[in-house]
Amino acid sequence: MPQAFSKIPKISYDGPSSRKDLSFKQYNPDELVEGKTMKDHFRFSVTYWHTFRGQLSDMFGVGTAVRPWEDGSNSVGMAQKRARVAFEFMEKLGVPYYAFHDRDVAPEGRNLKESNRNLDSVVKVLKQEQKRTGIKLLWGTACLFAHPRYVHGASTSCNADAFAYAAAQVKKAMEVTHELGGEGYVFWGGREGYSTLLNTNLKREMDHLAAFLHMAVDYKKKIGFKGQFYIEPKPKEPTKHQYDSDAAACLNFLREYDLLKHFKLNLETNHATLAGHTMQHELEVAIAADALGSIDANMGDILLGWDTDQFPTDIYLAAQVMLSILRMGGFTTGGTNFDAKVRRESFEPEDLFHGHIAGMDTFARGLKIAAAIRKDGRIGDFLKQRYASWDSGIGEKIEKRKVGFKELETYALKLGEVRTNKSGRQEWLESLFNQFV
Ligand code: XLS
Ligand code: NI
Ligand code: NI
Repeated sequence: MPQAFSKIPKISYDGPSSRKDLSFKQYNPDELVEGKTMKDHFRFSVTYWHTFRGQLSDMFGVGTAVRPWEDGSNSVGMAQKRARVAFEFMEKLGVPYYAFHDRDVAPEGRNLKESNRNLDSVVKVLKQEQKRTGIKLLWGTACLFAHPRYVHGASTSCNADAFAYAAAQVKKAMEVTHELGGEGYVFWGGREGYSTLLNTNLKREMDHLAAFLHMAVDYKKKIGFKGQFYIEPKPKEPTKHQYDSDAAACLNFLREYDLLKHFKLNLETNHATLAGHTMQHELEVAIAADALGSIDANMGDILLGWDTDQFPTDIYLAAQVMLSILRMGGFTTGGTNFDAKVRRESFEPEDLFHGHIAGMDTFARGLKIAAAIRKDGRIGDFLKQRYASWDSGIGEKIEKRKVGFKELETYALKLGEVRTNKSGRQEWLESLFNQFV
């Protein structure tokens, strides 16, 4: 048993007035909100790639992370030890889930066979640790963007060999996700996009992406994996244009290629903002299509135009997110996955705890605010009232498709003018929202 965090106590709920740094002020796992525990509302998850593989490097400098348990090697032995450290961390933090890419947990070998063997050696440890702690896998995925073989993309590469290699890699990643009892599997676009249309056959690449996903659906059935498949939209970075650019683009793609019944969306806050949307917009678009599965909780910086993947600390934003999620009825297979990394300046192991505590407390506040807004009912009532003209009369007839343009012309001629518009009351609503924050 490694003791990488011997100086850190088990993080527990200490209440809003506590002055103890390493404790939750808001997140109280067993507290009931709308009849469900906070633990079950969020299904918090730690991402392996940021928390255990992130070196805190940037374009201008090497990594600053101090991780005393690392021996500097990329060996299988180190990967196994790191896996135990990861579970020690998650146990102390008290999160029920984690998520990984195949290559986060085990090193790439000299060939696929060796890579698969490496993965098996680490999966053995992950399985033991899951059993020991009760912590579960929210979702698994494959890294199809780091290795030079994927320079032109994976399933959308101009090179069919890259497609084949990626398929083999996803096959294995699905198998280990299944073996670990993973509740889902994520497809994030990686390098599935383009840098210039001068060298890109867009239609052919999209067809290949769809073929790839159909093969994944077939294989899922074949191995009896019951977890949920997700697509994670992102508009750019690393490519100039990613095919899965936002929720609407993903839904359209899934519908066009007859994949919608097999996939839900995993929405990430910072990806929404990169796409020029709010997270709430993305959530509502997905919910409208009954396709919201899970979220990657983080946030960006309004002054920076890239995926900064910061821990979510914006209470207002968390309240908006939780309002949508409560209205949807909560997560089933999905959860709140912290696809977030501490800043380069926050290089000590303790900062990993502070980042997650900040995120969990922020979401807990957001949940309580959203529940209070729903209990108060005024915003909900306003919304209902705003659409009252559709509940009876001509509105009801339109919704039920009982009338067409001809009947509506007759109606409009009789109407004379539209005189029943009421104020949208945006400022009043925003002020009302603030009363709960
Ligand atoms: C990158 C994505 C990635 C996915 C998993 O921007 O957020 O981390 O969540 O492949
Ligand atoms: Ni993500
Ligand atoms: Ni991201």
